Amino acid sequence: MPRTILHLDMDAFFAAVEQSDHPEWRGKPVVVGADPRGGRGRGVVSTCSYEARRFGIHSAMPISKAWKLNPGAIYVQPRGQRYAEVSRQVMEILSHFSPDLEQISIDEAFLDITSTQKLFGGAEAMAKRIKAEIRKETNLSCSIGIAPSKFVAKIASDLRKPDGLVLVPEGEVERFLAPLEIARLWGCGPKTVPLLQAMGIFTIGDLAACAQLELINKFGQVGLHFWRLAHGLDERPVSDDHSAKSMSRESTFAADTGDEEEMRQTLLSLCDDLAYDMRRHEVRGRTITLKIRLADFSTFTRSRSLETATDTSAELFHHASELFASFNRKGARIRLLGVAVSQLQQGEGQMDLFTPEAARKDKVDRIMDDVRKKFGTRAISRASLLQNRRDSQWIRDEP
Ligand code: TTP
Ligand code: MG
Repeated sequence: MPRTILHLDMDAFFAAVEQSDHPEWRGKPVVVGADPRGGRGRGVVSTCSYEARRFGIHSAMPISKAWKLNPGAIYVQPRGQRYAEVSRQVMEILSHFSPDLEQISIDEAFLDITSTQKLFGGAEAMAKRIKAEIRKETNLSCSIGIAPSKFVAKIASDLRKPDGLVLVPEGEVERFLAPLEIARLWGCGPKTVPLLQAMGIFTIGDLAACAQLELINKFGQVGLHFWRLAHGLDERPVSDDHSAKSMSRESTFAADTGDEEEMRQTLLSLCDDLAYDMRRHEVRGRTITLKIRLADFSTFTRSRSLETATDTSAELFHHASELFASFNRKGARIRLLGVAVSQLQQGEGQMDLFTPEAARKDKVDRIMDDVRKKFGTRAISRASLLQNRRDSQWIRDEP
């Protein structure tokens, strides 16, 4: 049976929340991200309003470059908790339209509306109503794509941003995909694009016209995956399984560093904060990923998976440190460190409190949580961090 999948993505999310909370900023270029420090700031742009995008500013751009493009914009530091609150409001609204809801990031979600659309007068009428309710409740706009699969719905929501609504009916999928660039295919990154282009494949239509066998010969299973997507074939269900999601923390050093102790303390602080986030959300993670960005902006990740999921700072730090030690930076200075956990599991079910060591580590974390809840997240740090907090100032990229 054909499915109807809706994908929703908020427009310029963090910046739009700022403009909604500060009406005097509406219609103006607003940049959310690291402190620009008059053009000498480090760290990156989280996002910016569409007015700022006209100056060429975009997510992940160094904040110093954004400043060069428009020093007159309104620069704001992120307020993670406020965005999480608005995100919850949006997800709550969505949950009234179908029980099959899958949130995939702070500002986007899939909704399987196959069986519920008729209750709202069809998919388009439902989408308009969702947009109206979100605008009424949060004062924000969003873009929606509706299609028979997740892959196509996500592309559709992105096509007419901001405030877009794009419907791709069952019989139109291949025609809709054909003119789009291959870079829009999931898994088709900067390394794969040139390989496909060398085969004369530039659009999704070119790819769809290619023989399945040729793609398999060239790329193996991935080739088959591309061929299927190019024909709009994507059967993945909308599910609230958290295993595909991840949580992360990263931090850009105030000055590129080669100081082992500074790196170790930053890593510990990131693990502390990340583990705290995980416990607040009552999730544990099995895969730990370390992200390292060198001074020349080259970026590397190293991962490992554990037997049992964890949410303790000590365990995250242990593995992150080992991953860090195994990375050969060939003497290069480091610009940014990040730690992420994925393969998340909800609930406290698998807690390993049977060994005295595990119980002790867990207790330290929980005492720290209590203090943070009462006095704020910066109130407590492990003793080895205090030195760092006093001496060096480093910028934290939120959330
Ligand atoms: P996006 O949905 O990718 O971007 P956006 O909502 O700001 O803009 P668009 O209208 O194009 O959807 O990301 C959602 C939020 O996630 C964004 O508001 C800020 C945050 N974010 C970062 O902090 N860093 C990033 O590199 C990106 C891409 C997003
Ligand atoms: Mg968005």
